[in-house]
Amino acid sequence: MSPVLFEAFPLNSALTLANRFVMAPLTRCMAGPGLVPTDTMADYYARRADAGLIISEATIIRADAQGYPNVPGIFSDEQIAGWKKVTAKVHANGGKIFMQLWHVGRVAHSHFSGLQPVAPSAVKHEGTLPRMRDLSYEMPKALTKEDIQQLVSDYVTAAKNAMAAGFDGVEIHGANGYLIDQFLHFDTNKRTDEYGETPENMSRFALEVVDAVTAAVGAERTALRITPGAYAHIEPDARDREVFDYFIEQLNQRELAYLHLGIFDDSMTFEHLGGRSSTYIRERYQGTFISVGGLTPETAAQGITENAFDLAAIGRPFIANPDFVNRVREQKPLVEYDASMLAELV
Ligand code: FNR
Ligand code: 8K6
Repeated sequence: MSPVLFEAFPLNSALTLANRFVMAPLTRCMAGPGLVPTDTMADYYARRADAGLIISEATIIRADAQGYPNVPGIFSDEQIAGWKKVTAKVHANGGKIFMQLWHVGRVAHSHFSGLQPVAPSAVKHEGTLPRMRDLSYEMPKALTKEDIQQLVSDYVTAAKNAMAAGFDGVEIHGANGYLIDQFLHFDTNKRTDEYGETPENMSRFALEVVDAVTAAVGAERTALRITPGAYAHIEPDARDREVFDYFIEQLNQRELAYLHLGIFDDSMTFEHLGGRSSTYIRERYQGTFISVGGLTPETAAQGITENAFDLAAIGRPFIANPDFVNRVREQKPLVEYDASMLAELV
């Protein structure tokens, strides 16, 4: 296997990664009562510490952020204490770990929190919750400007809590059709105030969160995941292109730890992006770029060698192979991922 995969990579003056493999954030729905991370979760992450960087499963910043059962949170003392065990075990095994900060916006459900979901606009997502077919998505409340400022402040508190729990940094989840992404696409953002209608306005909430979190924990420990080509929970709109052109240009003026693509399969092409999402981002973003979506060790090595991306995030193969990095290094065969593996944390 190409030695480039095993070269150290300096993210910035604060952080150097041991290799080019990143464990992608993977929701596992296995948190304990109170959405507290368990000892089993700590062992699961510790087994994967030889990734250059682990990104935690998406972790909710407050109660109304929840759209899936048993996802962990980062807004109570018990949750912080649970995460401390995770970061301690990952660090003891020589790994590095960022927390992914999550609010699902309109794909939340009152079933979990008793609270009405919130979103940029009162536009309901059609359909039922995954694996909970008796629950249909609800009409979200359109956020007021005061609600938006509260949310920015809740992202900051969550980021500070993550640092208190021992994380090496935070990745703001701006991808996959969740709250921040809902502001960035015309399908879900129908606002007519300074958070809607134009690329500058539609980027405002995302940039406010990025800037506030950066001010709290430092740019070198703040990262972002984005989905320029809507593929989950949002319908694409050709006008989204201008929003992301503007948004990425603004991100170039901030020195984030990295920018991470959110997608399941990067061989998907989007007409309005002129091709693949990863190519679209790489052509515009000047900082460290993590690609993802169906990568194999071979395509990861090729992409890095050809300068298509800097780091390769690996999702499902990391579920199937806790020792993914070692297997690749030692050229051992990889176990193939199967959805039945989601039933337990191995
Ligand atoms: C995901 N993915 C995901 N993405 C994210 O940003 N936060 C998350 O919590 C999750 N959770 C999650 C759970 C499961 C079971 C899967 C399969 C995927 C998406 C993931 O990070 C990645 O982008 C995709 O899995 C594509 O990469 P692979 O699996 O092809 O390497
Ligand atoms: C009572 C049901 C218990 C089991 C629930 C399992 C739900 C699994 C959800 C996996 C979630 C993955 C989310 C990833 C992002 C999606 C983008 C399409």
